[in-house]
Amino acid sequence: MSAPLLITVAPTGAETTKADCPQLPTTPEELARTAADCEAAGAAMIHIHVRDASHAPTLDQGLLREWVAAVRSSSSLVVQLSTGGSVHDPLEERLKVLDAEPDSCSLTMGTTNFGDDVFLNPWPFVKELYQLALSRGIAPEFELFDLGQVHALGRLFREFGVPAGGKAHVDFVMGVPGGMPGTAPALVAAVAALPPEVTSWAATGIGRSTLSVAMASLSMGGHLRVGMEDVLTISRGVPVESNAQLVSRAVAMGELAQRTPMTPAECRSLLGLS
Ligand code: KMH
Ligand code: ZN
Repeated sequence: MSAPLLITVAPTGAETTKADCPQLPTTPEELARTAADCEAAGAAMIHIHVRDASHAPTLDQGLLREWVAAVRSSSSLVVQLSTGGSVHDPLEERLKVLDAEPDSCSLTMGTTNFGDDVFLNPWPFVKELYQLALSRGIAPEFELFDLGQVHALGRLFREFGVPAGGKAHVDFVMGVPGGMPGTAPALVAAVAALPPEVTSWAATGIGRSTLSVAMASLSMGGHLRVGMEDVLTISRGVPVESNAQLVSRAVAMGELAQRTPMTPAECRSLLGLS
């Protein structure tokens, strides 16, 4: 019997412009279509960054709610809102993302250099966001960009306990300039350092590290995140056509590893959601 494989799609991100990549979903209509296509292809969860009418990243509360509703109207995907936003978003606004009532939220476990920018996640912010997510019944996905953040997760659990239901899901985001490299040895080290409370983990490799990280994750029994937030080429110099194309490739890689795509219902149970 093959083990279930969670495929999360991260279709938009906050870094790529619509002008540079017209196939990037940046409107509620495009997101709704993307969600339906990606669910049909084998995704179970969607990680969302919202854009405004000019296609710029935003944490506007009305738009957050509109984008969540768009996904719910076209799919049964588990809805995860990014609390990372863009490197320019204030911490206060990032906390308010939870008001839009997603199923899950990303929660990055520390500050990371992010190219020439800084992705700010001071410890007081991490603690506040975690407690807020627990109090609202929103499943945090712990995003780990570096080995020190893996250790910080153990510290968070010791201080505040694990989410209700005892489920703790992690996503390693690898290959960001400033974070851990997108390599198999780095993934092996990061998985070995996970606190025992972690019940499931996925990995994604940014840019050219996408395939090596996905293969390393599958070889270790991990799950996958794919999508145009993380990679814009399907092979060297060939642009990605759609997010569903990346999900389909993840399904094919999973098949080789004798893994069956998880359904959204199975994903809900993985995350401890009712
Ligand atoms: N856009 C990055 C600065 C998250 O979604 O939580 C942060 C990010 C992580 O993408
Ligand atoms: Zn993100």
